[in-house]
Amino acid sequence: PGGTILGYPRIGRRRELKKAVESFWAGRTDAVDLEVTAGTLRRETARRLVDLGLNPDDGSVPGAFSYYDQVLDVVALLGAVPERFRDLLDEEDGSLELDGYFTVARGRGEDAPLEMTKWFDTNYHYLVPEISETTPVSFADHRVVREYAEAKEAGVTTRPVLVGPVTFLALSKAADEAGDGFHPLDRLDDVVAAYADLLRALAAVGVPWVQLDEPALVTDSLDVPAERLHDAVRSAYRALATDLATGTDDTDDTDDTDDERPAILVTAPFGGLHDDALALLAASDVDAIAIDLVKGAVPAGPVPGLEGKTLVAGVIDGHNVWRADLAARLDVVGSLRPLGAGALAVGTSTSLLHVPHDVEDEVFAEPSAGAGTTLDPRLRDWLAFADQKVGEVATLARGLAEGRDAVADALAASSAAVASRATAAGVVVPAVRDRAAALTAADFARGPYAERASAQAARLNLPALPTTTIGSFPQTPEIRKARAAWTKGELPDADYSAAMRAEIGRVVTLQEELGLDVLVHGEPERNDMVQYFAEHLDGFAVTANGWVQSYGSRCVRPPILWGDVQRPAPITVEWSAYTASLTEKPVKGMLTGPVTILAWSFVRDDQPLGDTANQVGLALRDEIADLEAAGIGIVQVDEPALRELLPLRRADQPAYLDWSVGSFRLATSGVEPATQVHTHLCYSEFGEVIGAIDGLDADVTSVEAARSRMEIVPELADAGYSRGIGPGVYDIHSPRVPSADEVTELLQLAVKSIDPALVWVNPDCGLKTRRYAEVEPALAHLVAAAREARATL
Ligand code: THG
Ligand code: ZN
Repeated sequence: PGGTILGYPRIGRRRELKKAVESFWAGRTDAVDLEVTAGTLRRETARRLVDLGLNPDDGSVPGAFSYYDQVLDVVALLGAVPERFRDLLDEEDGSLELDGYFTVARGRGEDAPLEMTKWFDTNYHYLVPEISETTPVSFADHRVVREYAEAKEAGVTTRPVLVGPVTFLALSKAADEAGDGFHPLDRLDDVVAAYADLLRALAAVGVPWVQLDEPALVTDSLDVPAERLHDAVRSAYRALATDLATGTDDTDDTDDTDDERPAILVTAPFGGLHDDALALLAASDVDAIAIDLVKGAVPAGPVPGLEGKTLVAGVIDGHNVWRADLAARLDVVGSLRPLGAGALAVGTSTSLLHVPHDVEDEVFAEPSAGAGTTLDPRLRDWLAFADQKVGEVATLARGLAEGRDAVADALAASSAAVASRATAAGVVVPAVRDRAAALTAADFARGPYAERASAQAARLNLPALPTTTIGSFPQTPEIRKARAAWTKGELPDADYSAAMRAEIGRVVTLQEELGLDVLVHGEPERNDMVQYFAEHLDGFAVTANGWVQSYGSRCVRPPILWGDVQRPAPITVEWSAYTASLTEKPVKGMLTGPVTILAWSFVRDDQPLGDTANQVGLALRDEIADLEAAGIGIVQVDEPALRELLPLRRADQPAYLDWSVGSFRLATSGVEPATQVHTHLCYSEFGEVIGAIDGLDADVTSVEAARSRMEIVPELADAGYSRGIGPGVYDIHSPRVPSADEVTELLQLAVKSIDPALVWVNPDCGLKTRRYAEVEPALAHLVAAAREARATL
């Protein structure tokens, strides 16, 4: 194919899939209804991609649908579910019905779902497969074959897209029953045999191309040594590409299908390939290799083996929303010529899963023109969402095939758009630049902790093992309704504000009744912890329809950070000050940290991320100063995404940790010693950032810890952490209400490995996704357990 994309959003332009899936879960519709909606969506997507310029006949159009997650899809393909879900598999063929598929994703009673974790350096979460020596593995599910036939019938020859066998196993974890020393990659041969059966089945229905995604080959921070990964690649693609293509080595014990396969495209999104991995793939018999030329550099050539292969140049960014300078991108494609590939093609760097559908779905109007979410009209020309990126790929493919002159106008228009962004008002704000340039080391440091701790103790007068929450309280339907009406301009500002104040009043009363020591306002006014701040900071834009899948049916609308960041006015001060006026107890102000704001936004690509982080850090520093001036004695700055932005290559990690920790310190170090700074981190897997947690220099750090039974506490203590620590003692990820005894047990585990004088008692994370029916008894048990523990200390 001359031009292709590695994948496309599957949630639907109006989140049709989300709605269909959620109504299936609620029992309002059945599996047939869901399949009909999904089928319509898939056909519409295929046709749309053709309208936007992809070739309908040669496999340029990816078939990259998923009902929930592409890693779970491979679990279903193989029937490789954990023991606790084995009963869901069909007795005949080991396949998983749609209902069972969702059960593995979401759990059932005491059967926990597969764990969720971040997909490389994105805000997308995949489900972690659990594999052991005895996990069933076969070609169990024929959905991929059916979906190919469905598109073919609609006139489009698609290219089935799957997570590759090596990445699938490299991302899996050993199931509970696995023996010591077992690694899921030990099952490589079985998994590859099942993929081989799939490839035969695809060939049998005439599939020309299949895409296998192997992003594991761009990171060196998995728990698998590179050598093992490379051996796996060699072995897997010998079996899939060499053996199937030649048909010699086959011990055909499955059925009588021919030993043919589609042409194989292996992709390596999210970074540059390991040094040897390109050579390895080039030496294999796969037919095409897609490399990421947005995050990765142009490899040095020539590369032996490439001469018979197509090299897909991933020059259009699949993970950000900026329109590309097409002339410059075409130069990058051309710079691949010395590698000696048989053919060059143009592609996206990653799947377009990570960007919204269409810029044209946004409303463009001057900032002051009415309520609702409108985008600055200048952005229309600067942005490329998924559909625009498909157009960019098609233009570049044409330029590659027919020469620059054939697309001269489009190249010139794109270069002009990119150039206009560089000089537009608001992109560079001299006052912001001057302030950042004047920063010195002193702006990143607070005084000694011992001094701060005693000043804070004197001011706050808290008991041992103080209790608090992470910040958000349940978002009730009434709150959502009020916000929706206000956003649409149907509820006056004063009424909205009154509704939020009433909610804050209820939350304060509840916390006082429960006996919590440090109170929060509950964040009823926030739609999302990042979008809310983006809406109140200069330099950010927020979209009306820019939904991106986060996990399963859940979506987020990442803000677009396009210009220098400034805080035009205080953001949270009014809410926190109002809260403090309602109670004698200390009130904690709640902010989102600079790293998380960047991680969950689309960031500008014209300056180092660290510079952008410091601008956000300075805006937050101003907010914290205003909170302090309003008498708020505790401020929490959340950084749940600190781990997520960690570079995939170890060599790049120290520089990242340096600027990310620095921006947090810049935000938080302007306060008096008596003002207590908290932070909150979640998504476990703290290992690689444990030193950075200490580096944040917060007075109190709350962390997710309940599911891992306090594992993090001794790790932090070993890393020398010796300030306040609030390991979560209530797992808010499940509706289960922990008993006071369970909380006590976890608390006891915590105080065993760190000085009890440092320990805080709090849930694992915010409570906004829970219901009051669960939260009230759970917090009551938490307070009871803390009181009991105090008595025995
Ligand atoms: N905000 C943002 N990104 C995130 C989180 C967040 N990434 C990690 C984690 N938290 C993901 N978790 C969720 C949890 C719930 C939802 C989305 C991501 C969610 N979304 C609503 C939905 O899909 O119906 C839409 C929310 C809205 O109306 O804005 O429930 O907290 N940025
Ligand atoms: Zn959290």
